[in-house]
Amino acid sequence: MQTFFIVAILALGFLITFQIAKASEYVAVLRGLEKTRKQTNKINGFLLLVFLIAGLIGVYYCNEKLKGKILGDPASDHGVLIDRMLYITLIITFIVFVITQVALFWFAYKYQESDKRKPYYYPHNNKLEVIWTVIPAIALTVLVGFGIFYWFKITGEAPKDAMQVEIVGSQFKWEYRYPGADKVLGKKYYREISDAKMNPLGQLWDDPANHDDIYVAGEPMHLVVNKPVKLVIGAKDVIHDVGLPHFRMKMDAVPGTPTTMWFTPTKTTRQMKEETGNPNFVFEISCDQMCGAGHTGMRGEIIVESQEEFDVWLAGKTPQYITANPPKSTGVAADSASTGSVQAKDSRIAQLNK
Ligand SMILES: [Cu+2]
Repeated sequence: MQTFFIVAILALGFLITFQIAKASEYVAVLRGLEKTRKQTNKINGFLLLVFLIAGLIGVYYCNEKLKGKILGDPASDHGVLIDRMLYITLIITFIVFVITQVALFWFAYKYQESDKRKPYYYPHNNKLEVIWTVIPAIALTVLVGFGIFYWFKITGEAPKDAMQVEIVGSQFKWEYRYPGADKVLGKKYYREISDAKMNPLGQLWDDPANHDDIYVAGEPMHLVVNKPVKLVIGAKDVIHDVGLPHFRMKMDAVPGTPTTMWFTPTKTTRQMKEETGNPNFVFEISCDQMCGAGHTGMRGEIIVESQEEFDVWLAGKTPQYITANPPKSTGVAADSASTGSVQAKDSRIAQLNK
């Protein structure tokens, strides 16, 4: 029924428009074409002015209405640079936008056809051409220059004291790996990936660097405030993208080709909860690459906390090596497996590394 009404209304609208067009055609013939054309011209000129004013009011209104909905202050050092660049670009383009739009519509209105003046034929002016080519070229060079400078800073070598975290995307989840005490992520091979063998990332157990690596999934990634972090990014199936809107960072996750990016979180989750007044605030990881039907649900979370809190959290984890290769011998190792204490785990890692 609803569809019928919509079709009927559309048909009616079409009919009315058609009839009006036809009627105005007859009127034009009756009145004389010249006069009608001039009248239409006047109406168009006036409408252009209306469009300019309504458009500028619309721009102001949208800005006022939506400015509270943006993400707020960035929560990383690189985020400050990105935001600065964005605002400089917005200011420059806004000034250019207003000047060109006002000039465009005002000229169309002001210099519409008139019996009082004749058009002046002015085909070319080299000086003008140079001016409106050189000024935008300089402006764009400055903007792009800033962009390249920041890009190299963000994608460049991470500081030596940076912690490393691996993040791996697959349809449709994120998994993480921490390098453990040796601060080295062990080697991987994709054929080793096996949920049945408790090796979800395909770690090579022959590599001792893998023995203390901590695998984390199904819970937020943890990071330390004011400590640089280098993300080593990978994917298991298709291209995903690690999007960190609050830190203003993003990088593709490509199967077979690890990518990296580094930044320093400058605010803890607790601080953000206070600042935003939102007790449920979380730093979000969004997959920013269309990766399949479950793409929109591919969401991860990050908790930024103090070094002490982070250490307590990490100490509660068992290296995946131990989960995948439970000690076979009875005795001390087996006992400690049942108690699950941190020291016991450490001693087992030490044993395994021997
Ligand atoms: Cu994805």
